[in-house]
Parts: sequence; C-alpha cells; structure tokens
Amino acid sequence: RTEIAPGAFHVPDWLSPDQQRELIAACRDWATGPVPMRNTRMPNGSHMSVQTVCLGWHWMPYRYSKTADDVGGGTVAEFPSWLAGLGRDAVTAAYGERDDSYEPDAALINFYDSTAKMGMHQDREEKSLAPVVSLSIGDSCLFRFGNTETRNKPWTDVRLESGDLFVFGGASRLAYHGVMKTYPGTAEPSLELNGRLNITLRVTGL
Ligand code: MD5
Ligand code: FE
Repeated sequence: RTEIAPGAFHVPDWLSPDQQRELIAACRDWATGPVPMRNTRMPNGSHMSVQTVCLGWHWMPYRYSKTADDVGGGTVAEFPSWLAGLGRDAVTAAYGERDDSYEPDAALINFYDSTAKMGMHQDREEKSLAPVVSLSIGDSCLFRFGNTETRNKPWTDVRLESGDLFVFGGASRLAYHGVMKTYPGTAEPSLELNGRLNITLRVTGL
C-alpha cells in the first residue's frame, strides 16, 4: 500500500476478481432500485456527467436525505450490513490495524461512461470526519488528489485500476479531489462492464 498524503492510502488490486464481479452484479440491482441511478442535477441546472445511485442516504447537492427529493421522492434502498463489513476490512487493509468501530451508513455508487469525469471538489456533506472508503471497478481512471486549501495545485495524480482500494481519512479527509478522465476499454473483458464503477462508503454522522 502507498500513503499518497497523510491519512490517504492507495491499496492496488485489493478486490478479488470474484468480489469485483459480485459488486458489479449488486450495482446493477441498486441502479434499478427504488431510486434509480441518474445524472444528478446541480443547483445551476446542469447535470453531472457521472451517474449516481445511493444506499442508506440519498446524496444531492449539497445535503443527504432519506428520500430522493430531487427525483421523484422515493425512499433510498437500505445500506446492507455486508457492505459495512467490507468497509471495515478496507479500513483495516489501508491502515494496517483492525477497526471494528467503523460503521459506514451511506454508499454512493458512481458510474462513468467513456466521457464522464468529476471536477475537483471536497466531500463535506458528512457530519462525521470518519474515513471514506473508495472502491474502483472496470475501466481505469486518472484520479487527482489535491490539497485541503484550494482546488488548484499542488496535487498528486494516481491511476486507479479495477480492484483498487483508496481510503481517505485523517488530514486527507477534506482534500479536494476529482476524476480527470477514464481510460475507455481498459476493463477486463470478462467483467462485461463498459465503463467505470466507483463505490464510496461514508459515515454521514446523521
Ligand atoms: C470517484 N468519487 O472515483 C470519486 C472517487 C465522490 C467522488 O469523489 O465524491 O463520489 S472517491 C474520492 C473521495 C471521496 C470522498 C472523500 C475523499 C475522496 N477525500 O476525502 O479525499 O467516483
Ligand atoms: Fe468526492
């Protein structure tokens, strides 16, 4: 594992091929659940290029709700306990020390088609500063990990590949970050995933 910045750990190739396949299947179900995957509408009327579906809590800019107040008002699917267990394993792998107190209660599943990206931003909607777990599956991407002060340099560019784990905690929890681009067609063909999935596990503190 590599510490990209204080509290930010990259663990390449952490998910097994079987775990990746199972998570893809789960994401397909979640994407068509009570609140379907959608391109989130921003306050200025534009839409994110990434498509998102949430578990436990519904994220909209810039708050969490139990209901999808921006798209139909349905109640989001529950956050499964097996996913919280995977989150504890992830934090343990990143920090090298078992943390059974880590209790994520929200997941954001982001799907990137060949043109999607995500601009530099901070994740500040959570009232808890517990670590965020990030799992990447499918096409590789160019991930940019910045600083906590501005969305500008200095930053570190990291290529995230299928199966990679990233954990953002400690001094890195409020760092600016973004996905500059994906590398279309780099997913292992047997995954049958035409794009990139990113699953983040979060503690909302709500
Ligand atoms: C992605 N997702 O690949 C990225 C990577 C998001 C998002 O940025 O907000 O859905 S996960 C990177 C991340 C998430 C939360 C906190 C921090 C990084 N951080 O504290 O640096 O779809
Ligand atoms: Fe983010």
